[in-house]
Amino acid sequence: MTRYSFPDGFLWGAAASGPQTEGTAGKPHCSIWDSWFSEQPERFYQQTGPQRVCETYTRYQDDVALMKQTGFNSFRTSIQWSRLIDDFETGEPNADAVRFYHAYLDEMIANGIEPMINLYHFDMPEVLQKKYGGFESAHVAELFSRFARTAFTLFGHKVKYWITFNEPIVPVEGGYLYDFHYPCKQDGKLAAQVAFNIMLAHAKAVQVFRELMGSGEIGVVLNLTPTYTRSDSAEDKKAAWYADLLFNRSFLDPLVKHQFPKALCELLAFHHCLPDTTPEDVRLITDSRIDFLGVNYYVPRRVQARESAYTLDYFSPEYYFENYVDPNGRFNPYRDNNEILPVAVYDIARNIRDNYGNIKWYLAEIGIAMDLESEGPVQADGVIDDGFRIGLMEEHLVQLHHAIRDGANCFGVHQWTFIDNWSWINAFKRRYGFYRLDLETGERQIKRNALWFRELALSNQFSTEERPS
Ligand code: IFM
Repeated sequence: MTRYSFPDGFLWGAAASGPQTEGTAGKPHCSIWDSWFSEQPERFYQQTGPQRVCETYTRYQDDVALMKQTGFNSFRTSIQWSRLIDDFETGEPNADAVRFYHAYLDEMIANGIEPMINLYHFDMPEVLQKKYGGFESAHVAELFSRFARTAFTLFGHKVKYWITFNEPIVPVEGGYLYDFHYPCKQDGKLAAQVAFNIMLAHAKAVQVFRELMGSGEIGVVLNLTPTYTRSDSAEDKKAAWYADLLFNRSFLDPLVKHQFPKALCELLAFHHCLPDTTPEDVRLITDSRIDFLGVNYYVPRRVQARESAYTLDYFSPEYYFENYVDPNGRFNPYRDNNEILPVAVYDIARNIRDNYGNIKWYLAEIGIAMDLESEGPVQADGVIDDGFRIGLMEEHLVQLHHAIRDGANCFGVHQWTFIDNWSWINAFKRRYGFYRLDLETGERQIKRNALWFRELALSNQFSTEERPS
């Protein structure tokens, strides 16, 4: 057996989000998820919507006790824009929401859990989407910064780590390219506009943070997906280069390296998809500085050069590549046969170290999806046996350990997720939690992974059989 120890003060915990856990009780406004579900429930797995989910709004005290029991020293969730704010134009807060978020944060702090608070987890207020087109409009970027100002003013003395956006490319992909988020449009130019305005909203929020806060740190969480090729041919390598440019560097370069990739601007111009911008807004984004980066990793991306004609009548990244399935790959039989590639964690860390100034970062989401059947029933000792998940977590953490040994500036790991939560149009199809959520009773049932994680988090190390570097 080999022991893998992590640096002192390493953050261990889980990530979740407001819209996926809180439920809609007490909310003054709908988000696009609340309204889309009432308009088209058939788009959601088993027609399950966001109304009840984990009921964190009322169960947060018991849940924080479970976090402590699981060894967490930190936890990420998000403040919902559509809960905290009464008046979106002024940023005036809602009194009940202020009470709730204070109580939730106080509970975490009293239990030794560092809250990491995100401000946007795909949850555009419905009225801003319908009135302005959400982040299609630069005005909404300005309104986001008013919401951020309210959040920093109210909770800044309790929260050390702030995050502007989780996976900012996902609302672009889901809402404007691939039809899995509202408003379900498919339009390359709008996609680029929304991506730009999200970066503008991020930069404006960072600017407010610097103006208001004498301490604390602010960052962004990006889902970074390393791209691997079918072969070493020049064509396949070029396809991978485009995928990396469009899916990773599109946000990573402006937000961490302070520059929009020239090749991306040229590509968008070629497809008549350049967003409308002003030189001041471009400068605000590239001048903006984050203190840390969060990285979400689940699966690798594999591509090959296109072999078939591109047939879409709007621009989408697949113009430059086709997805490729490695015939020798390992796959998760419990999640749509997604590829499992732990070494990708090492490759992400190396990329940040070598190409992004080795900025301080943490693994903000890593998780293994399983369905209820594959996790199995509650065992005689009262625990659900998700051993498959534990084995894979170990493999990924060994890779992270190798990366830290080789100089990665990583300060923590959050597993997705704490309690099985509602996952957008997939609802509860895939389970990720340390605790199973019984959808009938709301009961939280412990899985073996929670016991394994408690040992890891409390000792800051784990032992497993030797794995190759
Ligand atoms: O549920 C999501 C989360 O909101 C963002 N990252 C991926 C998770 C699992 O699909």
